[in-house]
Amino acid sequence: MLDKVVIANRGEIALRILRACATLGIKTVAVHSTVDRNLKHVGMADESVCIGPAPAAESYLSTPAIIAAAEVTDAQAIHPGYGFLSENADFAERVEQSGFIFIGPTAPVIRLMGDKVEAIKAMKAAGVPCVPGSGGPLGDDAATNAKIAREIGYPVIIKAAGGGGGRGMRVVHTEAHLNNAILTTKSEAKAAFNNDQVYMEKFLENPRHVEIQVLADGQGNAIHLGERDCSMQRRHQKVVEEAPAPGITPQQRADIGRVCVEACIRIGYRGAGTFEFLYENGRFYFIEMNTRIQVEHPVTEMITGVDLVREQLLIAGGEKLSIKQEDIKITGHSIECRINAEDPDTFMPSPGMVKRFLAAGGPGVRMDTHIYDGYKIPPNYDSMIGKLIVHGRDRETAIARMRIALGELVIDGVKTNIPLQQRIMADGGFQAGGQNIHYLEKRIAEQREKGIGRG
Ligand code: MV4
Repeated sequence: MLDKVVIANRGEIALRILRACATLGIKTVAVHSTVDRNLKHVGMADESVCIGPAPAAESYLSTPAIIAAAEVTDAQAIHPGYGFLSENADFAERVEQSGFIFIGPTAPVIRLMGDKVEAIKAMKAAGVPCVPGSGGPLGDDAATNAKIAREIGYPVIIKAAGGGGGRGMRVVHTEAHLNNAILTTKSEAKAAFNNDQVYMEKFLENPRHVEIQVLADGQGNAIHLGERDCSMQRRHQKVVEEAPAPGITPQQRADIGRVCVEACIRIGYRGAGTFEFLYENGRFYFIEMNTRIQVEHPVTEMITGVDLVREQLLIAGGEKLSIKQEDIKITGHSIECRINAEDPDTFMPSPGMVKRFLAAGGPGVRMDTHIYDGYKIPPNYDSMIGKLIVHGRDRETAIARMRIALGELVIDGVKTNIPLQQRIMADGGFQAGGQNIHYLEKRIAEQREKGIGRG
């Protein structure tokens, strides 16, 4: 069992990790930037260390500062949360080389999943269904690439091996545009990721984003905890997530889940992880694996009763998975609305002082947030200030609870996307369920046109 953990993150996830440590009697070290000295979890942690100025590059992304904090506090392990250094294989490697436990997979596995070409190869070899594609990096011969595209069938998508999460991609509809798209994506990828490798996939036009949560102990045991639907997104930022995914049958869940579990064991996966799939016409297509705890992990916790961060800590402490696949029962439905300090219409960030915060409550309502009355949201980091999560016996109950909770939630002093979330919960298409990844952006565009018409 771990005795002391450095929480190498900020905001709601730092607080979430602190709470999980507390339930296990693990001491905590908060590391924070100068502007973050008043974060809620900093005051609650057993110890805190200021690791640098506001810019993340000089604090939350500083490997030496974080490792030094672990050394001076005599901590045993480092939890990276999400974002920042959470999927940085070099960081994980340096943490372990310095004698600390990285709470996550081993550095080689993070590195493998960070290279999307290699990740897809590994998953394909493990029997995970992938999007029809080049099956490897594209070479420089235009005729060969054109042949690959013709075999896949247009439209195709060119993706950077070093990309992911929506960065470094280009859709190609006809052969006339193929070579240029490859060259442009390559040069952009070189500049952005210092890796000009690109690959090709069939472009799926109207998929849903459905992802599978897994836990593995790195000792031969792995389980899946069902899926989440994260199709409600804008510009690759998820806005609403839910579990289970509407319309996925228990048989489909068991089948794709088993495949993911087998892949975890095959690649020696350790910790919490997520297999990202595109889901179209009843079929799953693997696109990427995330090797961190994700923002939307609570919806899985609500329908399974498993504390995923607690499991991460137990696994990092060397324990074998105590939960068996047959222990995982999905109960009811959960929805998460991300709460951002931003203009609900223009999406411009809105940092500043939270003058008044009144949380929502009641049966099946959970709010993960670090804000409090008088908390000043700095302009330096992500605008997400919390997550409102509900659970109900079915999807209709969950939506009803979310609508009431959003109405009850008060955040004064800064603009928030609560009005946008209210509109989504009231939307007929959302209520029907199972919308694709383009749905929200289409609704927002329509709304904007109406607004201009009125104005
Ligand atoms: C795709 C795709 C369609 N076909 N791949 C965007 C984020 C990155 N994780 C993968 N992405 C996509 N890959 C193929 N072969 C469409 C997207 C995509 C997307 C995926 C998930 C969630 C939102 C998205 C928004 C636009 C495009």
